[in-house]
Amino acid sequence: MSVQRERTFIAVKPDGVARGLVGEIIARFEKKGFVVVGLKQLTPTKELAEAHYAEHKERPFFGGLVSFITSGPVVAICLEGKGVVAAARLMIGVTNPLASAPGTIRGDYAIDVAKNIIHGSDSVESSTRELKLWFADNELLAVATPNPNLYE
Ligand code: IDP
Repeated sequence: MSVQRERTFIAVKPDGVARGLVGEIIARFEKKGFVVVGLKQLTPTKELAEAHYAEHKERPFFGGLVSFITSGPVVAICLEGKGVVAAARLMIGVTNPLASAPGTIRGDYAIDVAKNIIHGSDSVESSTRELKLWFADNELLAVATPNPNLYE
């Protein structure tokens, strides 16, 4: 089965930005061969945060999650590449950083599930929905700058 050209939504959360991990995180994805096709820093509004995490609305941690993600600047990133949605999730690790393998971003840099420094879309459908929420069309490159790892 061939892996398609894909785009995914990544966010360095306020704890990751405050800890100065933005450069390290972007470097990992770039070294892997993925290309940044959208990048901006913003403090999300409550409306954006609630829409982004809508699937968790009924969960007990929802209020805390929304206050946390709106508490400071977030770096929003759109990455492009072959199989980038699943590959970025592998590079990020699992939700609980203590269960994330060393070598993953959460496994190397985080301890607390509520402060796990980074978000990555969990499916192609989620990435489409999330990219529409976080970026205007004209904020994303229509065509990625060629990278030898991007396509054969
Ligand atoms: P994911 O970010 O690994 O995809 P999700 O299950 O979609 O994980 O949860 C979204 C975010 O909500 C997590 O990244 C984490 O910050 C937070 N979260 C998930 N479960 C808990 C919890 O049990 N307590 C506090 N925060 C949680």
